Amino acid sequence: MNLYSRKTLTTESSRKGLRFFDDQPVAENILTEVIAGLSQPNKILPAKYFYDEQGSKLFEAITQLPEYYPTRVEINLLREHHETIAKLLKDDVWLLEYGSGASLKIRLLLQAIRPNCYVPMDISKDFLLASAESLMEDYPWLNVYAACVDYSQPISLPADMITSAQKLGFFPGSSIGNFSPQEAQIFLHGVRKTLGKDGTMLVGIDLQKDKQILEAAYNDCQGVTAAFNFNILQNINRVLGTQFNIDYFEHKAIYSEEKNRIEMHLVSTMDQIVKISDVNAADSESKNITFQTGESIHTENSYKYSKQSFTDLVEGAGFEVQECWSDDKDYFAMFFLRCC
Ligand code: AVI
Repeated sequence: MNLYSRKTLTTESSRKGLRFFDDQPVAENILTEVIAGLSQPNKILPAKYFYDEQGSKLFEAITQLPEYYPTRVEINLLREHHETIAKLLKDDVWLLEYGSGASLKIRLLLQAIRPNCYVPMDISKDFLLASAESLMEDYPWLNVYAACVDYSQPISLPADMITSAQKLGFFPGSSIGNFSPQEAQIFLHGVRKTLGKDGTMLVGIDLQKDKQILEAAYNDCQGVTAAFNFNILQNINRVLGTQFNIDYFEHKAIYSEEKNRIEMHLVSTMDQIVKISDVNAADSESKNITFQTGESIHTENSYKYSKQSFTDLVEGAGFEVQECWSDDKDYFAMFFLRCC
Protein backbone atom coordinates (compact mmCIF):
# COMPACT_ATOMS: atom_id res chain seq x y z
CA MET A 1 0.00 0.00 0.00
CA ASN A 2 1.16 3.50 -0.74
CA LEU A 3 1.83 5.13 2.65
CA TYR A 4 1.01 8.63 1.55
CA SER A 5 -1.62 9.56 -0.94
CA ARG A 6 -0.21 12.08 -3.36
CA LYS A 7 -1.64 15.56 -3.52
CA THR A 8 1.17 17.22 -5.31
CA LEU A 9 0.84 20.82 -6.29
CA THR A 10 3.41 23.30 -7.34
CA THR A 11 2.55 26.91 -6.72
CA GLU A 12 4.21 30.27 -6.91
CA SER A 13 4.22 31.74 -3.45
CA SER A 14 3.35 35.40 -2.92
CA ARG A 15 7.06 36.03 -2.64
CA LYS A 16 8.92 36.19 -5.94
CA GLY A 17 11.43 33.39 -6.33
CA LEU A 18 9.77 30.97 -3.87
CA ARG A 19 8.38 27.83 -5.44
CA PHE A 20 6.61 25.25 -3.34
CA PHE A 21 6.04 21.53 -3.70
CA ASP A 22 3.48 19.98 -1.32
CA ASP A 23 3.48 16.27 -0.54
CA GLN A 24 2.61 16.41 3.16
CA PRO A 25 1.36 13.13 4.71
CA VAL A 26 -2.42 13.10 5.17
CA ALA A 27 -4.26 12.35 8.44
CA GLU A 28 -5.71 8.95 7.46
CA ASN A 29 -2.21 7.59 6.93
CA ILE A 30 -1.05 9.05 10.21
CA LEU A 31 -3.91 7.21 11.93
CA THR A 32 -2.89 3.89 10.37
CA GLU A 33 0.75 4.42 11.34
CA VAL A 34 -0.11 5.45 14.91
CA ILE A 35 -2.41 2.45 15.45
CA ALA A 36 0.19 0.09 13.95
CA GLY A 37 2.97 1.46 16.19
CA LEU A 38 0.93 1.37 19.38
CA SER A 39 -0.39 -2.13 18.70
CA GLN A 40 3.06 -3.71 18.78
CA PRO A 41 4.17 -5.62 21.91
CA ASN A 42 6.83 -2.90 22.42
CA LYS A 43 4.93 0.26 21.55
CA ILE A 44 6.56 2.72 19.17
CA LEU A 45 5.71 5.99 17.45
CA PRO A 46 7.54 7.27 14.35
CA ALA A 47 9.89 10.07 15.42
CA LYS A 48 8.83 12.20 12.43
CA TYR A 49 5.65 13.08 14.37
CA PHE A 50 7.70 15.22 16.74
CA TYR A 51 7.95 17.87 14.07
CA ASP A 52 4.78 19.89 13.85
CA GLU A 53 5.20 23.64 14.27
CA GLN A 54 5.43 23.38 18.07
CA GLY A 55 7.86 20.44 17.87
CA SER A 56 10.08 22.29 15.41
CA LYS A 57 10.19 25.26 17.81
CA LEU A 58 11.00 22.99 20.75
CA PHE A 59 13.78 21.38 18.75
CA GLU A 60 15.22 24.83 18.00
CA ALA A 61 15.14 25.47 21.78
CA ILE A 62 16.99 22.16 22.39
CA THR A 63 19.78 23.31 20.09
CA GLN A 64 20.42 26.28 22.43
CA LEU A 65 20.69 24.18 25.60
CA PRO A 66 24.03 24.06 27.44
CA GLU A 67 23.87 20.24 27.61
CA TYR A 68 23.10 19.81 23.89
CA TYR A 69 26.57 20.21 22.32
CA PRO A 70 25.95 18.90 18.73
CA THR A 71 24.60 22.17 17.30
CA ARG A 72 27.36 24.36 18.77
CA VAL A 73 30.12 22.03 17.67
CA GLU A 74 28.72 21.62 14.17
CA ILE A 75 28.37 25.40 13.73
CA ASN A 76 32.01 25.81 14.74
CA LEU A 77 33.02 23.16 12.21
CA LEU A 78 31.06 24.96 9.49
CA ARG A 79 32.62 28.30 10.46
CA GLU A 80 36.04 26.72 10.22
CA HIS A 81 35.55 24.80 6.97
CA HIS A 82 32.92 26.60 4.86
CA GLU A 83 35.50 28.07 2.50
CA THR A 84 37.05 24.67 1.87
CA ILE A 85 33.58 23.26 1.23
CA ALA A 86 32.90 25.98 -1.34
CA LYS A 87 36.15 25.12 -3.11
CA LEU A 88 35.13 21.47 -3.37
CA LEU A 89 32.08 22.45 -5.44
CA LYS A 90 31.43 23.66 -9.00
CA ASP A 91 29.94 27.11 -9.72
CA ASP A 92 26.44 25.97 -10.62
CA VAL A 93 25.16 24.24 -7.49
CA TRP A 94 21.72 23.33 -6.12
CA LEU A 95 21.69 22.94 -2.36
CA LEU A 96 19.19 20.36 -1.08
CA GLU A 97 18.64 20.40 2.66
CA TYR A 98 17.09 17.35 4.30
CA GLY A 99 15.07 18.98 7.10
CA SER A 100 14.63 22.70 6.64
CA GLY A 101 16.93 25.01 8.49
CA ALA A 102 15.91 28.03 10.44
CA SER A 103 19.40 27.84 11.74
CA LEU A 104 22.69 29.59 11.45
CA LYS A 105 24.12 26.47 9.79
CA ILE A 106 22.27 26.92 6.52
CA ARG A 107 23.07 30.63 6.52
CA LEU A 108 26.80 29.90 6.79
CA LEU A 109 26.56 27.47 3.92
CA LEU A 110 24.39 29.69 1.71
CA GLN A 111 26.79 32.61 2.10
CA ALA A 112 29.79 30.41 1.36
CA ILE A 113 28.50 28.59 -1.71
CA ARG A 114 25.80 30.93 -3.12
CA PRO A 115 23.79 28.12 -4.74
CA ASN A 116 21.65 28.77 -7.79
CA CYS A 117 18.76 27.20 -5.96
CA TYR A 118 18.11 26.15 -2.36
CA VAL A 119 15.71 23.23 -1.80
CA PRO A 120 14.67 22.88 1.86
CA MET A 121 12.69 19.68 2.51
CA ASP A 122 10.59 19.26 5.63
CA ILE A 123 7.46 17.53 6.88
CA SER A 124 6.28 20.63 8.81
CA LYS A 125 4.73 22.91 6.20
CA ASP A 126 4.30 26.07 8.26
CA PHE A 127 7.82 25.89 9.63
CA LEU A 128 9.20 25.14 6.16
CA LEU A 129 7.52 28.14 4.54
CA ALA A 130 8.29 30.50 7.43
CA SER A 131 11.98 29.63 7.39
CA ALA A 132 12.14 29.76 3.56
CA GLU A 133 10.59 33.23 3.52
CA SER A 134 12.84 34.49 6.27
CA LEU A 135 15.92 33.30 4.35
CA MET A 136 14.67 35.00 1.19
CA GLU A 137 14.23 38.24 3.05
CA ASP A 138 17.82 38.10 4.23
CA TYR A 139 19.24 36.86 0.90
CA PRO A 140 17.33 38.60 -1.91
CA TRP A 141 19.44 36.79 -4.53
CA LEU A 142 18.27 33.38 -3.31
CA ASN A 143 15.93 31.15 -5.35
CA VAL A 144 14.06 28.76 -3.10
CA TYR A 145 12.13 25.65 -4.04
CA ALA A 146 10.54 24.48 -0.78
CA ALA A 147 9.37 20.86 -0.66
CA CYS A 148 6.95 19.68 2.03
CA VAL A 149 7.83 15.98 2.05
CA ASP A 150 8.53 13.12 4.39
CA TYR A 151 12.11 12.59 3.34
CA SER A 152 12.38 9.36 5.38
CA GLN A 153 10.32 7.82 2.52
CA PRO A 154 11.44 7.64 -1.12
CA ILE A 155 10.82 11.10 -2.60
CA SER A 156 9.80 11.79 -6.17
CA LEU A 157 10.66 15.42 -6.70
CA PRO A 158 8.94 17.33 -9.52
CA ALA A 159 10.53 17.17 -12.96
CA ASP A 160 11.51 20.84 -12.95
CA MET A 161 13.79 20.13 -10.00
CA ILE A 162 15.90 17.77 -12.07
CA THR A 163 18.54 20.01 -13.57
CA SER A 164 22.08 19.46 -14.77
CA ALA A 165 23.46 21.60 -11.92
CA GLN A 166 25.71 19.88 -9.41
CA LYS A 167 23.78 18.95 -6.27
CA LEU A 168 24.98 19.26 -2.69
CA GLY A 169 22.83 17.39 -0.18
CA PHE A 170 23.02 18.84 3.33
CA PHE A 171 21.94 16.70 6.26
CA PRO A 172 23.22 18.41 9.39
CA GLY A 173 22.68 17.91 13.11
CA SER A 174 23.23 14.15 13.12
CA SER A 175 19.62 13.71 12.00
CA ILE A 176 20.82 10.63 10.13
CA GLY A 177 21.29 9.13 13.61
CA ASN A 178 17.50 9.10 13.99
CA PHE A 179 17.41 6.30 11.40
CA SER A 180 18.63 2.82 12.27
CA PRO A 181 21.89 2.02 10.44
CA GLN A 182 19.89 -0.12 8.02
CA GLU A 183 17.35 2.66 7.37
CA ALA A 184 20.23 5.13 7.03
CA GLN A 185 21.73 3.02 4.32
CA ILE A 186 18.44 2.81 2.42
CA PHE A 187 18.01 6.56 2.86
CA LEU A 188 21.53 7.26 1.57
CA HIS A 189 20.94 5.05 -1.47
CA GLY A 190 17.87 7.20 -2.27
CA VAL A 191 19.79 10.43 -1.69
CA ARG A 192 22.54 9.24 -3.98
CA LYS A 193 19.97 8.72 -6.74
CA THR A 194 18.51 12.20 -6.18
CA LEU A 195 21.95 13.85 -6.19
CA GLY A 196 22.97 12.09 -9.40
CA LYS A 197 26.27 12.19 -11.22
CA ASP A 198 28.68 14.69 -9.64
CA GLY A 199 26.54 14.71 -6.51
CA THR A 200 28.05 15.62 -3.15
CA MET A 201 26.78 15.43 0.39
CA LEU A 202 27.63 17.18 3.64
CA VAL A 203 26.44 15.28 6.68
CA GLY A 204 26.82 15.85 10.41
CA ILE A 205 27.43 12.91 12.74
CA ASP A 206 27.29 12.70 16.52
CA LEU A 207 30.27 10.56 17.55
CA GLN A 208 30.32 7.83 20.22
CA LYS A 209 31.44 9.17 23.59
CA ASP A 210 31.00 8.93 27.34
CA LYS A 211 27.53 7.77 28.43
CA GLN A 212 27.18 10.62 30.99
CA ILE A 213 27.72 13.32 28.37
CA LEU A 214 25.24 11.71 25.99
CA GLU A 215 22.55 11.14 28.62
CA ALA A 216 22.87 14.73 29.91
CA ALA A 217 22.26 16.02 26.36
CA TYR A 218 18.86 14.25 26.29
CA ASN A 219 17.85 14.91 29.92
CA ASP A 220 18.41 18.67 30.19
CA CYS A 221 17.81 20.49 33.46
CA GLN A 222 15.19 22.86 31.99
CA GLY A 223 13.00 19.99 30.74
CA VAL A 224 12.96 21.18 27.11
CA THR A 225 13.76 17.70 25.76
CA ALA A 226 10.97 16.28 27.94
CA ALA A 227 8.55 18.87 26.47
CA PHE A 228 9.75 17.91 22.96
CA ASN A 229 9.10 14.24 23.75
CA PHE A 230 5.59 14.95 25.14
CA ASN A 231 4.80 17.00 22.06
CA ILE A 232 4.62 13.84 19.93
CA LEU A 233 1.45 12.92 21.85
CA GLN A 234 0.16 16.50 21.69
CA ASN A 235 0.74 16.57 17.94
CA ILE A 236 -1.18 13.30 17.53
CA ASN A 237 -3.98 14.79 19.70
CA ARG A 238 -4.07 17.85 17.45
CA VAL A 239 -4.11 15.89 14.18
CA LEU A 240 -6.37 12.97 15.13
CA GLY A 241 -8.35 14.48 18.01
CA THR A 242 -7.16 11.73 20.39
CA GLN A 243 -6.91 12.42 24.11
CA PHE A 244 -3.47 11.45 25.33
CA ASN A 245 -2.91 13.13 28.70
CA ILE A 246 0.77 14.00 28.95
CA ASP A 247 0.49 14.19 32.75
CA TYR A 248 0.14 10.39 32.72
CA PHE A 249 3.51 9.84 31.02
CA GLU A 250 7.15 10.41 32.00
CA HIS A 251 10.08 11.33 29.77
CA LYS A 252 12.99 8.88 29.79
CA ALA A 253 16.24 8.99 27.74
CA ILE A 254 18.96 6.37 28.17
CA TYR A 255 22.10 5.43 26.26
CA SER A 256 22.52 1.81 25.17
CA GLU A 257 26.25 1.10 24.85
CA GLU A 258 25.41 -2.18 23.22
CA LYS A 259 23.38 -0.54 20.42
CA ASN A 260 25.29 2.78 20.33
CA ARG A 261 22.10 4.76 20.61
CA ILE A 262 20.16 7.11 22.84
CA GLU A 263 16.63 5.79 23.29
CA MET A 264 13.81 8.14 24.15
CA HIS A 265 10.67 6.80 25.77
CA LEU A 266 7.39 8.02 27.20
CA VAL A 267 6.62 5.81 30.19
CA SER A 268 3.03 5.44 31.36
CA THR A 269 2.73 6.35 35.04
CA MET A 270 -0.60 4.49 35.42
CA ASP A 271 -2.79 1.81 33.92
CA GLN A 272 -4.77 3.60 31.23
CA ILE A 273 -6.70 3.11 28.00
CA VAL A 274 -6.53 5.60 25.13
CA LYS A 275 -8.97 5.41 22.23
CA ILE A 276 -7.28 6.05 18.90
CA SER A 277 -9.49 7.10 16.01
CA ASP A 278 -9.69 10.06 13.71
CA VAL A 279 -12.51 12.16 15.17
CA ASN A 280 -12.50 14.24 11.99
CA ALA A 281 -13.24 11.27 9.72
CA ALA A 282 -16.82 9.97 9.32
CA ASP A 283 -15.91 6.34 8.81
CA SER A 284 -12.50 5.70 10.27
CA GLU A 285 -10.87 2.75 11.99
CA SER A 286 -10.53 2.97 15.76
CA LYS A 287 -8.77 1.05 18.48
CA ASN A 288 -8.42 1.12 22.27
CA ILE A 289 -4.77 1.09 23.31
CA THR A 290 -4.08 -0.25 26.78
CA PHE A 291 -1.11 0.91 28.85
CA GLN A 292 0.07 -0.70 32.05
CA THR A 293 1.99 1.29 34.65
CA GLY A 294 5.64 1.40 33.57
CA GLU A 295 4.92 0.44 29.97
CA SER A 296 6.66 2.69 27.49
CA ILE A 297 6.23 4.14 24.02
CA HIS A 298 9.60 4.16 22.28
CA THR A 299 9.58 7.52 20.52
CA GLU A 300 13.11 8.00 19.16
CA ASN A 301 16.53 6.47 18.62
CA SER A 302 19.57 8.62 18.12
CA TYR A 303 22.45 6.48 16.88
CA LYS A 304 26.04 7.52 17.56
CA TYR A 305 28.81 6.45 15.17
CA SER A 306 32.57 6.15 15.17
CA LYS A 307 34.33 7.72 12.19
CA GLN A 308 35.06 4.24 10.88
CA SER A 309 31.54 2.85 11.35
CA PHE A 310 30.07 5.85 9.53
CA THR A 311 32.61 5.53 6.71
CA ASP A 312 31.63 1.87 6.30
CA LEU A 313 27.96 2.85 6.20
CA VAL A 314 28.31 5.50 3.47
CA GLU A 315 30.63 3.34 1.38
CA GLY A 316 27.96 0.63 1.44
CA ALA A 317 25.51 3.19 0.02
CA GLY A 318 27.68 4.23 -2.93
CA PHE A 319 29.48 7.29 -1.53
CA GLU A 320 33.13 7.91 -0.87
CA VAL A 321 34.43 10.06 1.98
CA GLN A 322 36.35 13.01 0.62
CA GLU A 323 36.79 14.92 3.90
CA CYS A 324 36.00 14.37 7.56
CA TRP A 325 36.30 17.27 10.00
CA SER A 326 35.78 16.98 13.75
CA ASP A 327 36.35 19.07 16.89
CA ASP A 328 39.27 18.65 19.36
CA LYS A 329 37.30 16.38 21.67
CA ASP A 330 35.92 14.30 18.78
CA TYR A 331 32.34 14.96 19.93
CA PHE A 332 30.97 15.59 16.45
CA ALA A 333 32.10 15.13 12.84
CA MET A 334 31.17 16.59 9.49
CA PHE A 335 31.66 14.32 6.50
CA PHE A 336 31.96 15.58 2.92
CA LEU A 337 30.93 12.76 0.59
CA ARG A 338 30.99 12.22 -3.14
CA CYS A 339 28.74 9.92 -5.13
CA CYS A 340 30.80 7.21 -6.75
C1 AVI B 1 17.07 15.88 15.21
N1 AVI B 1 17.89 14.93 15.96
C2 AVI B 1 19.23 14.83 15.39
C3 AVI B 1 17.92 15.15 17.40
C4 AVI B 1 18.84 14.11 18.08
O1 AVI B 1 19.74 14.52 18.80
O2 AVI B 1 18.65 12.91 17.84
C5 AVI B 1 16.53 15.08 17.98
C6 AVI B 1 16.53 15.23 19.47
N2 AVI B 1 15.84 14.46 20.28
C7 AVI B 1 16.05 14.85 21.51
N3 AVI B 1 16.88 15.86 21.52
C8 AVI B 1 17.20 16.13 20.23
